Amino acid sequence: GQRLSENNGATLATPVETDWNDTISYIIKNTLGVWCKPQKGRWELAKIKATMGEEASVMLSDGSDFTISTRELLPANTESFDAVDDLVDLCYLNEPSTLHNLQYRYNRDVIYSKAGPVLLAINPFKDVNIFGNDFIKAYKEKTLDKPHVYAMADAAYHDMVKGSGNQAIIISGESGSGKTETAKYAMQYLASVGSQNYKIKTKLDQACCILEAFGNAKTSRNCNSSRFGKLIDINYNAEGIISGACIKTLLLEKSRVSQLCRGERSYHVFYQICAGAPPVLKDMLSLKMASEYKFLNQSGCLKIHGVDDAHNFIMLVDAFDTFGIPHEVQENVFELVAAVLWLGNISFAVINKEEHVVPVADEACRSAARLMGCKMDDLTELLSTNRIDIMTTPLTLRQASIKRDALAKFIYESLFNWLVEELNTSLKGDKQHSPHTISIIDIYGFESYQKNSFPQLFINYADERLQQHFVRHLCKLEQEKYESDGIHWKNVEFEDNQECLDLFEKKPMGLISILDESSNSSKATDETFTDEIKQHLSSNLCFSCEKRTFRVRHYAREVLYDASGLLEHNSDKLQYDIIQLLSSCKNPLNHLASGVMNQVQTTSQSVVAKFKDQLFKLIQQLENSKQHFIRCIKPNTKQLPRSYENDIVWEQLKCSKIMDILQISKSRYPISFTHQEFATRFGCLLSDNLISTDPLSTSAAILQHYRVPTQTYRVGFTKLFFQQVDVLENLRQEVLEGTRKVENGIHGGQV
Ligand code: AOV
Ligand code: MG
Repeated sequence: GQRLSENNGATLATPVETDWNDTISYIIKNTLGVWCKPQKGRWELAKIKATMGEEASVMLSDGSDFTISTRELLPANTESFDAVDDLVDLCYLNEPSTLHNLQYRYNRDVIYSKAGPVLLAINPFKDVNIFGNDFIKAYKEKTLDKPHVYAMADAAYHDMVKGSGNQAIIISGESGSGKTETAKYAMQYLASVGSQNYKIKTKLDQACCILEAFGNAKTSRNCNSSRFGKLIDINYNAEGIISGACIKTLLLEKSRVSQLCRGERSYHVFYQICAGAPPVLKDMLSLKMASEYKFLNQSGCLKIHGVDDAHNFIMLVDAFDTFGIPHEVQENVFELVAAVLWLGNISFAVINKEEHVVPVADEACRSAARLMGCKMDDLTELLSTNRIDIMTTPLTLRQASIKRDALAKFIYESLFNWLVEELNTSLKGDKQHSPHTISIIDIYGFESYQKNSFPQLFINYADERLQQHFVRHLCKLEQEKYESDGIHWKNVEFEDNQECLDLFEKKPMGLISILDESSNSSKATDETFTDEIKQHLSSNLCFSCEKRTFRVRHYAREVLYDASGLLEHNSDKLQYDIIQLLSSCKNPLNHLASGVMNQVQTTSQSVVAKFKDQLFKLIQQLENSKQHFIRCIKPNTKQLPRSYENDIVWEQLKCSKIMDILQISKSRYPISFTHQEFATRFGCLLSDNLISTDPLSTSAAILQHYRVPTQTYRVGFTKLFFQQVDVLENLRQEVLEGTRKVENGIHGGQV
């Protein structure tokens, strides 16, 4: 309810492409404000007192004044522009004005703004009172029309209903910027606008709860970081009623199961089950506290401030119940979760001079075998030898530990994939009668740590791909609009990230190909891999290689990757004896998992190559939909409420090309009328004798008569495009109010 943007058509005419000195004179004449940086860092608002050549004497709001080069000043918008809903409407579009506008809104809990076609969402890191049924209703009934994820979801829904085909809501932004939360709100809206059926609505909610328990974890950027990508398709029938949904996922970061960085956590479900399992279940799983498990206690972080793991376990079981997953099956799921934890506690004892090892036959080994449903001897043998056909070779400590971890990771990954399938079976509706789909895409966001390894490489690659899609689309779409109406205009150039994508995708020698090939070669080592990339990629401007590390200049930031271990993570070959053991296990889900796995094993692609294929399929689906873009922004890196750091926001606006998109939206012609609309609306500015029956002639007469500068509009085959029409609108207002007379044949004034 705040009065936020009431500058309806403020009359400050934008000096089009004028000289900076003219702008300064204009600012002084109208006593307008300027932005300056008195010290390095903060932008401050000031008034120009006087200019002396290239210098200006300015006064800050606290009354202090100083002298500064006029080149270091930027024009400020008048207060009437504070908090405009769409940044494109700012008269002056520059760094401080943009940041000021967003901050002004943010301070008033207005977290959404438009940047031309893009919805910006600034993460509040606290509850802002703008969600829920009342707001959904208001957006549905259009009593609220401020920028909001609900408004965007509503637009997608109506586009679909009106017949413009499948829709996609694409949410991007760095890690911790709010993509997953935004996706949930979008889904919430779409579920309630297209359904009186509360069942599907609850199911969609609960699906998120399950996926987050198994696929989200605390990282140092985000306490609830998605470690998998997802695309949720919501299907609608011809009446616009939801008929079903389908979740597609992208590669889960499975290394997290066995390896954690300091201060991070593994997947939520592990802590939830340790904290929240009721005594009977605890007994059944021989469960201990989270602190007793090596997979969990290695990082020195077991709790998340403000998160109640025990309570979330109850919610998880609730969600399983909603999906009608029988209790025995839920038990099977928890058995495997616990089995993974126990596997991590298996230790080894050296048995001979060659340093071969066997698992210690302790509680960990016993529990893991029991929960997986296999004989302890079989597990012991699996973890102490490699068996190929009839050949068995004993393992060293390192080999045995790797094998143990591979088994744990594989069980967890299969469990995750199995769960997604289960959810999909239950969400699947009547496909035949579902001609339309709205997809919501929410993947992992760009991340960079002190040490970056395989997960960061594929996460940042995916982010890079999505970024290109974002930029290309928003530029192309704009161009096509004018082109199809026969208008010639100069393309606004902006940098895209093709060079960086080439680094990854180029054939035959891109990072992905080299990684893929090396992983499939028995001779490759970390060293040969590093040599290869150095040799083949050094000419790429986004790449530089050091000893055991390499740098990639991503669109967001430069990241230093550790080359060691990449091959191992990427090859991900599971030995045949693991598959065999799993297929013989009594836990019914193990069985299922190994079935899925057998198929996986038949393809020779490495992880990253498979990932690239998945990603391309996903982008393809987006290309075939009408797209709606949301960009999430984090206002600080500490995940704190009420903290808006200009530098951090600016970085994100700049690198995601929001500023270019704005510039394009602004320098182009955002306002359009058909010839007829224009003639009808502004015909009142002409005396009758100048009005023709042909709308285009009437329009031309208006433009000529009022000397509208030709660079501010374009005439297309069907439409007239304007940069702005404020002055014509004001004249029209005056004519309608009777304060201006339309004089015959003499123009009313220069525009
Ligand atoms: P992400 O999806 O963009 O990161 P999330 O959606 O998980 O980021 O948001 C991170 C945290 O910010 C959430 O856990 C909330 O605490 C807070 N948050 C985000 N949006 C809102 C909102 N609209 N209202 C209140 N709090 C919010 V990642 O998945 O790490 O890339 O891989
Ligand atoms: Mg997320």
